[in-house]
Amino acid sequence: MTVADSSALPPASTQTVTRLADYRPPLYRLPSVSLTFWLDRQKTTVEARIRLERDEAVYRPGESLLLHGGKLALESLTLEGEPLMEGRDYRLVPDGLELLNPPVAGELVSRVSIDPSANLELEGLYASGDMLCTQCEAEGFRKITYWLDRPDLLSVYTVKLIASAADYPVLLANGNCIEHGTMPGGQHFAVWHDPFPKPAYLFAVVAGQLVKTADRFTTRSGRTVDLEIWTRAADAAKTGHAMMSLKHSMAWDEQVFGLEYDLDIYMIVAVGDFNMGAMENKGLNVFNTKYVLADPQTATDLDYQGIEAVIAHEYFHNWTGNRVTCRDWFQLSLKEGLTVFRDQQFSADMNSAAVQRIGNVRGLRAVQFPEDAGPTAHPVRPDSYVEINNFYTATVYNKGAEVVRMYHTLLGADGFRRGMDLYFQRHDGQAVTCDDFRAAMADANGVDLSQFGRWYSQAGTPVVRVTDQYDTETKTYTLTMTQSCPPTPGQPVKEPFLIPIAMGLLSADGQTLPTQLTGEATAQAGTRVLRLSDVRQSFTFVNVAEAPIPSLLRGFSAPVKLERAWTDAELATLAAHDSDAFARWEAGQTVLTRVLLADADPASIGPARTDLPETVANLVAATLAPFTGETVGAGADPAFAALCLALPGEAYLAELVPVVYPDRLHAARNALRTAIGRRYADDLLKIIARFTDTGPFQPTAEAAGRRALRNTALDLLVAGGNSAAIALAADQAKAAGNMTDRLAALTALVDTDHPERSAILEAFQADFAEDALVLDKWFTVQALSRRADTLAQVTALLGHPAYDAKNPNKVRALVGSFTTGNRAQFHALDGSGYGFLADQVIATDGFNGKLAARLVAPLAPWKKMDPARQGLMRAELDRIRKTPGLSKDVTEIVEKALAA
Ligand code: B3K
Ligand code: ZN
Repeated sequence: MTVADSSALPPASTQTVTRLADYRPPLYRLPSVSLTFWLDRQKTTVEARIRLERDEAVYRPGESLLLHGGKLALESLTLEGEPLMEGRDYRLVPDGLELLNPPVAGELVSRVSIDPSANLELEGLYASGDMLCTQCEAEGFRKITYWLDRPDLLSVYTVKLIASAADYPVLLANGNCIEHGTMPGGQHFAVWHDPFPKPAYLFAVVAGQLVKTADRFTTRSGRTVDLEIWTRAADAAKTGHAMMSLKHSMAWDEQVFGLEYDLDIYMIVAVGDFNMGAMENKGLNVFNTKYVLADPQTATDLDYQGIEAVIAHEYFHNWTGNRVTCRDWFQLSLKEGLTVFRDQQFSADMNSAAVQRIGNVRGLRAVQFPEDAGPTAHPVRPDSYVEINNFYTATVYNKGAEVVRMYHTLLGADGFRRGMDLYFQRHDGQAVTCDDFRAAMADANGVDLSQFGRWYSQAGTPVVRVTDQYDTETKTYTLTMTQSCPPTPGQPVKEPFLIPIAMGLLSADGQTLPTQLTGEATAQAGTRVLRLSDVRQSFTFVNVAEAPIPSLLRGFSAPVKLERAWTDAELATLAAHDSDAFARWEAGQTVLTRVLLADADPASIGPARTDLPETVANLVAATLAPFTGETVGAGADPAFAALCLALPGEAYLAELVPVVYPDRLHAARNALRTAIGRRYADDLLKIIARFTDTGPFQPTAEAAGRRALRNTALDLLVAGGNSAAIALAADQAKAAGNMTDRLAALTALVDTDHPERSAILEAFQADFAEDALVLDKWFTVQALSRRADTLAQVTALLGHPAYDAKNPNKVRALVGSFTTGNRAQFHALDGSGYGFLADQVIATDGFNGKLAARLVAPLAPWKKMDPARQGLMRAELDRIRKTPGLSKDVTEIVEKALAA
């Protein structure tokens, strides 16, 4: 960096940093608390009766006790019944309330008031429509009452809710309802008690005009659990799929992990204003409506799958997160990575395992790989943060799940189960660390997993390069692998990882070859797992009859980038014959990726391609063939075929090039879609005819797979300009009997100049004017349009009466979809996309820093862009950073981005 470049120096941060290395256990235990809420939309009063007990092993003489608190109006404070005096006994500080002479033990009673109606950050107690609800993870409980708000402080809660019976007929909190009744003046009350000690982040209350859909589940030990899904009355008919998913999850966790539910009641409440997907509060999950409500007319197959996965995820948290929780927020992946792994395994068992796995990997590559390569890269267990909410990331969740999956791969299903059993045996009721989890896995299996710990501490996506050699004389075959990991912020040098490489060998004609490593007595059939632990390591196979084709990283056995110079013929063989479905898909993706990257290469850019290279043509023909004959080929899976026809995403492609020209990647991808759509028009039309649903809608994986293939065919045909398909898309967008087909058609149609385009969009809006979740789709579909006027449309839609800038679902649907899903236009060379996003970030940050910090992410990787875009993106980041009063959430991200 030159002196003239000094404006690029990292900005001096004034932010308070929390570090893992500074961990200290809590000074006090708060074993029990009784809370009373006088609920009101504008002024809710909260009284907390807290039992304080000093931990003499931790406490240092003279220390004060900080009780966290934010945006609380303190009305009274007593200790053992004696009023405390400000200045003498306590002090109000920016982070809360400091008790200056905290007692050895005692009862502290505080009364505070809060204004839920003004809480637009949707953390703490807030209003959504006419209901009141809470969100406490990570640090929202401190916005409800003064508290030692940290996950390693477990307490037993008793909660009394008092409210107007007319406005809030339903009053819910964690645990069991032990008392309820009416009070004078139209008030009523309910008392809830949760017998399980829990951290404050799992606390929840909900009050409102809600109706319940009820069901029951009998656990394998014979206990009956009441299941209740609470919604607005108008939504009650859409809870069937969520309820079924819940029951499936409960049965699955018993079967696979031997884990039963522990309370007598399990409640889910659907809320329209929610910062994320859902929240696993003990016995009282709060969900974004998006992950609860579904019926065929309003929800797509993807929505059905999302509901099944999120319901399962939150349910599984009851053991992985609630019964065993995190010692501190650096350990977030202890519960999130593990629970994502569990929900992925569940979805794999409920649906097609291969299709699920491919979907998981696509998601990881599209979101986590870029994060790991960008300025906010962090380890699965970060070692510092300014705002913990910024670490609910794809790295903590999805790479964390890959890390858990690697234990499963290394130890096998039985070994993994032994590790889980030991983990619960050792830690039920405790707040622990990722090291405790790793120790349980290691000890239960008698193995050393110390090197594996690097997956938690080192950021970045490792690269594994593979070369190989076959010796015809000795019939030996040697695979040589080297691993490296690029530098990431604060981590210039990495130590080698323990990488499980699931693999097999194929003959030239696609037969499975047995594998026998040097020193092994016998050969193995099928997939085996190599353990790559050194920087460079060779594996020699003996008795290999012919030069084999290696099939590597089957099932995506590690979150790495694997490179080998496969020939086109080898890829074609793998795509056609590999015994592992993921590896078949991956070989096809490699074929497509090669073509796309060559077409987008700035050095060789020419006119957009019109015909297909033979490698792609062969791949597409082989994928379509089983579906175009007299009958569908035996074993052919439409869902898998749809994934094979989906071209690698632009975000993933961007990860594979040194400098990103988003327009070129987009143009290359479009041209290839168009070419496929033209060349295979007849076959694609046959597929549409074959898979046109006539019977009633079934939300099964099988039926969804047929719809997926049919709609993929439609998309390719429309891309190819096929007029019959465009007419069909218009009809389907108007009148399909289910939302999957209707939305797929609308998505294809909005890219076109079809004369009825606006009329169809308008009719769609009118049909669903009362349905917030469908309107989200309507905003998204327009934000994703490939037409050049999209940003203008999006900007106009910000003023649409159905748009609500305060509602996270709406903001994500319109702004988020444009900036993350419409890469070519977001990265328009005039900088208009960047300016638009910066404006939205600044406006949103004025009331919801959590949402704004999520929105800003697409501006962060400016360094990867071509020089013109770099400057434009940086300028917008700079503009955001200079905004007065910026939240610490956005400041942290923007400062990290600028420091890159
Ligand atoms: N644990 C919550 C996420 C809370 C996010 C706080 N910013 C949902 C989940 O992962 O299950
Ligand atoms: Zn979770």
